[in-house]
Amino acid sequence: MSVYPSQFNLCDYFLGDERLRQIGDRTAIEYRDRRITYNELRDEVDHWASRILSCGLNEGDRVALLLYDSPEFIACFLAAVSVGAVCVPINTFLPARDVEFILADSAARLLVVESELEDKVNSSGETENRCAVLKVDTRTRSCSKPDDINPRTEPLAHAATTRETPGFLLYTSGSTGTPKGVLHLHGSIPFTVENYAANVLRLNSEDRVFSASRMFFAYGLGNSLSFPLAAGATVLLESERMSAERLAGFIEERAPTVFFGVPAVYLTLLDYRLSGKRVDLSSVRLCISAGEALPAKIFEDWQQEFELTILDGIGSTEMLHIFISNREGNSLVGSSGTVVEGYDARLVDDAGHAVGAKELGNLWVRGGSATAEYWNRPELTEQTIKDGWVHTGDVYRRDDDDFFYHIGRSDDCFKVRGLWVSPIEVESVLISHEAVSEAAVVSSVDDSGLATARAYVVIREGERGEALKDEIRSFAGSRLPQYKVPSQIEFIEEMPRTSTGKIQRYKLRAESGRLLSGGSDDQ
Ligand code: 3UK
Repeated sequence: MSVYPSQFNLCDYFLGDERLRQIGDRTAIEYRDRRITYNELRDEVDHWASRILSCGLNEGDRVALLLYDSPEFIACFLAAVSVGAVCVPINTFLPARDVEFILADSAARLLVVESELEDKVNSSGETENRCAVLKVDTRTRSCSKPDDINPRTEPLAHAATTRETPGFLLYTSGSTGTPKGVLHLHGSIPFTVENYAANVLRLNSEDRVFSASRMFFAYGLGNSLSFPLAAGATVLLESERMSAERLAGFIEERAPTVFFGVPAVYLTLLDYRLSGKRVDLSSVRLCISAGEALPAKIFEDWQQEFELTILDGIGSTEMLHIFISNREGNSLVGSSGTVVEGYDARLVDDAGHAVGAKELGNLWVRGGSATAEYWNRPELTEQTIKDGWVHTGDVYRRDDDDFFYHIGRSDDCFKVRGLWVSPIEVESVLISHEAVSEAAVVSSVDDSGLATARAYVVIREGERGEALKDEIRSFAGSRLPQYKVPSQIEFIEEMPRTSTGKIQRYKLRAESGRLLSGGSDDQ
């Protein structure tokens, strides 16, 4: 065995000379009216690599991306890792405040930004002092000249990276509210490819892949970058947000064979179809859902309408992609499925002891795609990863056949449309309304079985009618993204609190009828 870890670079993994000899002429990306072959993509990556280097970057420096899903996103991501930099894709839906936080926290030295999103970083004027900026014209997709702040005299030809070299940093708001950076090494991606994409999805070079989730999200990054490129397949990209109508049109026109979405996307397409509109999924062989639990009703209606099974699976930013999943020909409605080969999962009680079948436990997971650390957060890393086991914060139950069932988050945060909602943040907005004295937000489900935010509100004085609910909703809507605005508001006389003054959210959750039978409510 060699003492030196062998060289490995993520960019070569996808686009190395040897691979290009085999798949160079195949189409890697379809975008608008462009078809980009693997050979052409490699040229694009090389262009971006020299742009990055001419901005004076060194190995390990962070390159932030604030880009829509596009060939430039993929080329820039691979260019950054090819020169040994750490790529930091940023959620394009975040407000300027959060974007600034991520740029500062990651200490990015270069930002590649969509011209349409430029105002998210120029607000304070600070960003440009700290880091160089390259602009991609949203319409033409051409790139501005680098504003050489400190050009390297000797460019890094090829960084000597290994599977253990830091490759990218994904920010997730998770349970704490403030975004935290989840660091991944070059070797994380091949691990998800070899264990999930190859074994569970059986992707091959004939596949045409489309993901409704974006590449700044770990789910979308795997779906649209890692999996299709590793398989020599074709990824279909779209920058714009799509309505059900456009999505249906896109699918019919582009004919994907594999489709990835979050549950809300499946619901949108179902509703569209059930309203009598045309949705042609005849090209699709496989549908995948993740981000939050797929409601049984959506799974069943989808099967009924399209004769297609949706494979639900749980993944996380910390584990990079899906580690428990259903399989083709072996899926159970309401379940996240069984552990993906290459990963280990345990259900434990609060003392860390394994729980038996059918009992609720905290989900711990282990595998070669686990995060190396939270960026600059050693205590959080220590709390979350113990002996290689990543504590997911999810509560699960397992049946006798080792199928896992999601019960909820052990903390109070939850997801709506696949995006995190922190109750504390929403509550702080609600109580800034003049009529509201106290507020508590819990997750609930709407009529279609999808997660939604529900607020319990104590009113100062005045008419507790529908008009006030509407007013509070529009007040919250002007201060929060729509998915965080409680669609359900309940007025209550008094807030249930513990002796130490903490809101007893579990009582409210029980009241909203969400606690599953068998769940314990005396936490
Ligand atoms: C929840 C699910 C029930 C669960 C993700 C696929 O969602 C992803 O990553 P995040 O870091 O959130 C992780 C948390 O989301 N969750 C995700 N999938 C499911 N709950 N059923 C599911 N199928 O609480 C988990 O801890 O945003 C999903 C691939 C990569 C990802 N990063």
